[in-house]
Formats: sequence, structure tokens, C-alpha cells
Amino acid sequence: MEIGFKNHRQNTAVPELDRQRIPHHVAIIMDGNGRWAQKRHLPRIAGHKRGMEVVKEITKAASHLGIKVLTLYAFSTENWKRPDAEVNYLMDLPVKFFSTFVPELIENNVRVNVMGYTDQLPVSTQQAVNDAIAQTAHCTGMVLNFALNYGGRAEIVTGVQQIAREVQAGKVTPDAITEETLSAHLMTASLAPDTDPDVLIRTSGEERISNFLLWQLAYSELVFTDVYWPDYTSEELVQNIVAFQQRHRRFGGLDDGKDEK
Ligand code: V07
Repeated sequence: MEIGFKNHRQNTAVPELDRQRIPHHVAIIMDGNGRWAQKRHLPRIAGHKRGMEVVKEITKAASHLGIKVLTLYAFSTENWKRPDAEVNYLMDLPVKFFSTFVPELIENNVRVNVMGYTDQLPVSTQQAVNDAIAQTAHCTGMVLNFALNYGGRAEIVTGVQQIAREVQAGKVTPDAITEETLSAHLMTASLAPDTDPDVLIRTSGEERISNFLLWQLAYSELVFTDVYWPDYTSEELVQNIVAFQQRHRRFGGLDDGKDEK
């Protein structure tokens, strides 16, 4: 085990980041924007605005760490239930985000991808997203993958519908359907070979999946932090990756049993 620097308060060793074992795919549920704002007697929108600036910082940090795919849960299919003013503001964030950040994405060789039911978004939002995808299409570094109007169960239903149509057309037999078949019909298929997150991070203290990447998270390590998303930093990201590196992934199997209790 890599023992790094000593903790200043106590003389206990704290583990350091292993740069040889950076997770390929990191997914984040960016929670706590509303609570961050409430605590400061600010409107919820102020939390979202600050949260968008944090997205920019974390994107750059993740790219510098050598992460291959950063998936961010920006808007769920349930978020339409929020007040109209808040939904309208949220729908304008991708526009704001890209109007200021595309040059930096290109400088950092970051390619934008979006997954979700984007056809239901305002046309101006779709336009901003499509422009950013087009303008970064040549970038070969990290993929910044936004989940926008995304829901995990709906994604699986859509994938199953596509497969059923292929069966109906006589292109596949039911027995030939495997886990790989469904994987290939999910919205993460274009991220292959990194379709499944190695680690899911959720901020703001809630310990739930909330209909995010249900299929893809089957073997992911789950890391929860109490920090509200607008207070999240690159140092916290490194800490959360260290926590991931301390875990012992077995993908359901057993290893040599040394760590079995
Ligand atoms: C949103 C800021 C981050 C905290 C979570 C909620 C508020 C960036 C985007 C975005 C999405 C797609 C895209 C480019 C940028 C975004 C929404 C909310 C809806 F292609 N931040 N952010 N989208 N928040």
C-alpha cells in the first residue's frame, strides 16, 4: 500500500493518490446546490450558477488527472417537477456554460458528449449542446459526458424497445440477447470500452443512486461526500479517488482470499 505524507494533526499516515491507478470513468451526482444557497439565504438559482463554475474547475482537474470519461448528472427526467423559474434557469445553463467554456475545452483537448432525452429540451438548449459537441468533435482527450434529461429506467426501457424491434424484424433471436446486447443499446454505448463508471461520487450527503446509470453502476465503487456541490474542489475529487483506490474491487468473484474475513 502507498503511504504518503503524514497527517499534520495526528501522526497517522494518510494514503496518497496512485497516479498509475486513476479510474478510467468517473461519474458524479452533483447534489446540494439548493441547500448550499439556502444556507446563505440566497435563491436556489445562485447555487446552480455557482455549481456550473465548479463543473468547469472539476472538468479541468479531471482532465489533468488523466480520467478518460467524466459523466456528470446535470438534469434528471424528474427535475421537470421543480418550479418553472428554476427549470427555465437550469435549461439556460448549458447555453451559458458553452458560451464561455468551449475555448478552454478545446485547449484541454476535451470532447463533449451528452446523453439523455435531449429532443424534449428547449431548442436553444439543444442548439448549445449540439454546437459544443460539433466544436469539440476533434478532441481526443477526456470525454465530458453530460447526463441531461436522463433517467436510468427510461434508458433501459428504450434499449429494450430497440432490441425488441430487431427481434421483430428477424435480425436477432431472443436466445442471442446477452448483457453485451443491452449494453450496446444504452446511451453509454459510444463510450466503449469505458461505458461503465469505475466510481460514482455523490455530493451533499445523500446515499442513493436516484435513477442514475442503473445498469452501468452494477460493479462501480460508490463514494459519498458531505460537501455540497458548489463547495466541491479538485482537492476533494483527489480525496474521493484515493477513497476509490483504497477499495478492493472483485466484480462479484473472489481473489486469493487474503482479505476475506
Ligand atoms: C447545471 C450546474 C451544476 C450543478 C448541477 C445543477 C445545475 C452544466 C451543465 C451543462 C449541461 C449540459 C451541457 C453543458 C453544460 C448544466 C444543467 C444544470 C441542466 F451540454 N451545469 N449544469 N446543465 N447545473
